[in-house]
Amino acid sequence: MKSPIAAAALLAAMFGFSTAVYGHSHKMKHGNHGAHTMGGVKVTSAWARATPGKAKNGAAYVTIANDGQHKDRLVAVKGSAAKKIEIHTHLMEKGIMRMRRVEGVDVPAGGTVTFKPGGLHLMLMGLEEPLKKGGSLSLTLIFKKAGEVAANIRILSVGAMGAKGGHGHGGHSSHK
Ligand SMILES: [Cu+2]
Repeated sequence: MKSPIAAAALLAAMFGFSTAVYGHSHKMKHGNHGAHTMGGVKVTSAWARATPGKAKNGAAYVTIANDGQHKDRLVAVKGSAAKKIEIHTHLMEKGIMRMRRVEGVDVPAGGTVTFKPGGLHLMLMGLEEPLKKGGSLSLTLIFKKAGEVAANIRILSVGAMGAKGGHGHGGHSSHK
């Protein structure tokens, strides 16, 4: 049986239904976004050595933990602290420790990669200003799967070996 009241009820129902759909899709977007933010890798430690005098280059060190199900790979780093930022490692060549640029660093599922003096480091080439102890700088680490992950780098002393301290050896002053 058709009546104006039934038609109005139907319209109200349709209106109500479409409102519910909008509300639902909004919630879904939020849910997906929230689930997407991590992607498995996170920076658990991030520090740099203060630079002496007018050093053009500096080095930053991060610890990356991957608690996801899949391996990931650090492929690039960007930031405004230096003109160019590269991923470097140290290799022993004919008895001499040399720095080498690497294209990327794998972070295995369930694994941790620790950058440290004498090993992997983020090379800050052409510093905009000296790195001062007690200061900080921001870098963005770019992973193959997780995408961009921000890292707030704490600047420690010139010879710092990490949060636990220790002795320093050499620096990056000879790097060209
Ligand atoms: Cu280097």
